[in-house]
Amino acid sequence: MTGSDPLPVETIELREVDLPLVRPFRTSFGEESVKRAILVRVAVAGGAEGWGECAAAEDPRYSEEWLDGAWAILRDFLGPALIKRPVGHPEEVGERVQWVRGHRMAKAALEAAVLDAWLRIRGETLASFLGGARDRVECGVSVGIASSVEALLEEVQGYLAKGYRRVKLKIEPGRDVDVVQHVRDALPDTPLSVDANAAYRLENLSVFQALDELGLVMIEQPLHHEDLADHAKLQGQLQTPICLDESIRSAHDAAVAIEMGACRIINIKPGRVGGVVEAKAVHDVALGAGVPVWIGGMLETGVGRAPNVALAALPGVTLPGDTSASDRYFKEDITEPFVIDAEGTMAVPTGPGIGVAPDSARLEVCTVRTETIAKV
Ligand code: NPQ
Ligand code: MG
Repeated sequence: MTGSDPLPVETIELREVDLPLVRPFRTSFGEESVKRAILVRVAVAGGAEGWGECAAAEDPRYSEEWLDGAWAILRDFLGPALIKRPVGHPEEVGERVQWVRGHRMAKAALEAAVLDAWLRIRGETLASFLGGARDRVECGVSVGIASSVEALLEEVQGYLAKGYRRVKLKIEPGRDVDVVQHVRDALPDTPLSVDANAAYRLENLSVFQALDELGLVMIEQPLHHEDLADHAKLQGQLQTPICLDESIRSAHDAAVAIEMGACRIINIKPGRVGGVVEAKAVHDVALGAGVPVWIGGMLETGVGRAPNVALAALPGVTLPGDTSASDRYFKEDITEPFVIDAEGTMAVPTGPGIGVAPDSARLEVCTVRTETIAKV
């Protein structure tokens, strides 16, 4: 089979892998100590395979998607729709499943797997397919809510020693201004940001006015995920740029949010917008409007981290991402690990497709269930 033939997907394998986190990750919506992920493997006639990871977490807190729901929609609707007939081009994956409302993280996993197989056959990297402009990307780190300011500072210092170029502190009502002020006093020159994961309302203006004095690079998703209007009102009263995460589900959302003045920075996550193709479209909208973007993270294993790093190579990505090294989250990843260098950068994979693949022995250890969707 050559790169221009349609891609006949023969089987789709769903696999849940569970990886212990090196330390629990706490946000305004909860705490995780194990990363549970769905991996999607597509097997193509002729022997090629491709891998994708679904970003949906165990519970529907970050978004309405959750792991068991994603498993069911992949098994019962998305998988069968894809396998029914070959796709002529990876962009057709999104079109093929467009009739399914929502479920963007599940769609993104399937698209990534098909793209991986497609690009492996063509011998092309995902970064090149997307239009990547650099071979290394800048890494930031997202730090969970800590038990004490001392513990937080110690954790932050550890990441800075490893080279991370931007530190994002998770905040929640009651653990915000004081904590961030403390870190700012200790680290006057470190690029710092905060992420509220939608935990505040416009009535909490005074919190944001206080944070506005701390020289933050951005304030991420302060308000409700469905409230662009209030974000625009808040942005109008702050010097610090607001970055939207949960609120941006598509390139159209990005265009509307920018037009409304609801944000000045966008966090792009392929899962949240339905795949890397839509993620690139969000990037293009922002680049056209002069809005800086960066690539977020969902505690992905190497399979999901790879597309994030490929996206981070795009020309409009001008801020360090939550594209951290594998060892930020896992003692042992499921692929070869992503590593940070002393300058705080990470190599964009150079192998075809997503550029990494799960190690079979690691898969054996981490897999807790599998299910196969075959052509009927
Ligand atoms: C964010 N991620 O930017 C998210 C949210 C997040 C790296 O800060 C399990 C799986 C727990 C995914 C917790 C970072 C999670 C998760 C938080 C994603 O808002
Ligand atoms: Mg966020």
